[in-house]
Amino acid sequence: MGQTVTEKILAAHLVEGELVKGQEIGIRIDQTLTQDATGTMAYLEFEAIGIPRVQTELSVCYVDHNLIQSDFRNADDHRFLQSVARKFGLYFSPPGNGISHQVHLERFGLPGKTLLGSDSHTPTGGGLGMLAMGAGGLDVAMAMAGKPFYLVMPKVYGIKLTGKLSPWVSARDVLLEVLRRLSVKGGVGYVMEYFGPGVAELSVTDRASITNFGAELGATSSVFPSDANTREFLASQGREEGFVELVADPDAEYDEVMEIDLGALEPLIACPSSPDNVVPVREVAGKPVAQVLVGSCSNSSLRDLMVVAKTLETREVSRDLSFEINPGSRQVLENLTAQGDMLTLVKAGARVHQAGCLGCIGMGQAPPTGAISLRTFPRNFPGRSGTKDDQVYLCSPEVAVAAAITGKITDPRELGEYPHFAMPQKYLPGDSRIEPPLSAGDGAAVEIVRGPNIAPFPAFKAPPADWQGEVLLKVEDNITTDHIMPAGARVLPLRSNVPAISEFVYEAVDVDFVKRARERGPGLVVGGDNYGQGSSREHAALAPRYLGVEVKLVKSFARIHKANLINFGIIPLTFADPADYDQLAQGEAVRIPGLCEQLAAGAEKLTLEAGSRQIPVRLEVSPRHREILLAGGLLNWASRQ
Ligand code: MIC
Ligand code: SF4
Repeated sequence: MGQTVTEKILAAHLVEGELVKGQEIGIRIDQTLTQDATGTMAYLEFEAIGIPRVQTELSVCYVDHNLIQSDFRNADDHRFLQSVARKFGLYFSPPGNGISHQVHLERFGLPGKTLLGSDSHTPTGGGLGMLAMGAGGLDVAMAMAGKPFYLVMPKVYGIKLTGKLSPWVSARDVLLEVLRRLSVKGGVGYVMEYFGPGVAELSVTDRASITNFGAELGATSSVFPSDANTREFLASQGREEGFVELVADPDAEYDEVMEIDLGALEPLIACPSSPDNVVPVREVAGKPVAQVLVGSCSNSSLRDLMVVAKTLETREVSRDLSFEINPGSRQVLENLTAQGDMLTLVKAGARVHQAGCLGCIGMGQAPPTGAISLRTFPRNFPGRSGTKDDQVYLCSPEVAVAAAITGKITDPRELGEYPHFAMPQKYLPGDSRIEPPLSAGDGAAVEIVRGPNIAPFPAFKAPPADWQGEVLLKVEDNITTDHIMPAGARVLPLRSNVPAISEFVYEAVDVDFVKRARERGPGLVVGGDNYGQGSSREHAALAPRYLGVEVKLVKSFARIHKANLINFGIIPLTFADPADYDQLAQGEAVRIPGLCEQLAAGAEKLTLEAGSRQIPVRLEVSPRHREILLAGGLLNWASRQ
């Protein structure tokens, strides 16, 4: 039987297990990336593993999230990361150089390679035909140490593209359509693989917008084939030598297939406050808009900002809103400037910011109270913008610029003729600030610079033979990592300081949680479906664990969060019968007799006792995971290997 692109890349990197769907496999990782918000912890973990130099083909340390320096903390973190990159043999992309995913696509990604990144939008690299996955920092640290990355062999969801996008409809609308059809949990367990004649109609940066935003489906990754457009993109980046063709065999079989006629798509928009709350723009047209932000790893490539600039050439931005541009990379900035498009943006009234995540992760750019903010970003979880009752809509650059002009949500097709333009044959590389790795000798001599905000990594104990605790919190479906461990300007600077950051755990859900966990822990958190969706931040496992959360019992988990729980020794249980969710109340005492014995024996069915009730629960983890849980976490386990 023929193979999909996904299977070809997995087969070429397989080091443990067999390519059998649903089983755990170990694969070799060629490239890694980290960003500062998850990177500080990942490098503290890498140090704890004790390997003097990264073992991958290429690893890059980016600084893109915490760019606001309102005190010493972020600046200290940036210097720590630069010194770490120098010491351990990584490339370093400094603050202002751009968002990890955009820069990686431009300067480092290669078809056929595997990329593991400590950020959930790492699948952006799938636009180049690489298998690019998000993971917790500790998994990335292990990959940097040359260890395999373990994952459940994914199923492959084939998305057949036909036709050609109409004017004013763009790549972003493709994934909004997939989200509309499948929801934020529709991709769990799958790699979304694109094929069909419509693929040739999309450039690499369009494809990358799609694979990036595919993270919102809960998918393991998303991937496009590597074809003539891939070669053209690599050539425009001066990197054509890295091109290899990679397409699915004609008789490849997908586990599921859906078809999208690109020509039938219209401009779409995700309404507050979930990326899958998608409707056609015309259904919400006319609502007044207070803020329009174009940027983020999803939609701030040169094409995205050029379409905005070209549309504004003969138009002005409404005075009733704030219109802001967050370029994806220094490369994008340099090319926009050289082409004269920057002048158009500035003259039209845009507020142009440095390249980075900024408002997407609540580092500035909070919208006004109760007002509508239109963003080309991938996420609109409640409160993520920094404003409590925010009204964030997600849309394409075309829809964003239309609103910027009219001051209200507008179907961009009403603007008239589409600004057709050609992309440069050769980009200005914009990479002069990226530091290449030092030699092993020079690296060994580097001293790591540690500011006072870098706290030591906490140690965790192995679980007791018979576990008992209290239900410390009960939450609903679709809890995001933003609910568990918020981001934003107050909290992000504490990412390298577990005791300090743990003060914010579940703040958005229950302000008394931290106090209660301290007084009454150890304990358990009960949750609904798709628990832990969203980001890869391991702090959403690490900080609750630090507060005494030792077990989580939910209807279903999001992939990266479940892996992070195991890495920090939290037992990830699911209800055997989801209806039993209703049986447990916050504050109840619960027990799991014989926990360790059952962990060691490979038991999948366990019993949780609450008073006289016996609740059947499931523990679906690999034998390796069981050893990790018995050791109290991955670092404990690895130190015994
Ligand atoms: C996000 O978009 O939520 C983030 C911030 O990029 C996270 C990583 C983090 O929390 O540092 C992600 O998507 O993994
Ligand atoms: Fe940065 Fe936003 Fe992308 Fe996360 S989703 S990497 S915060 S731009």
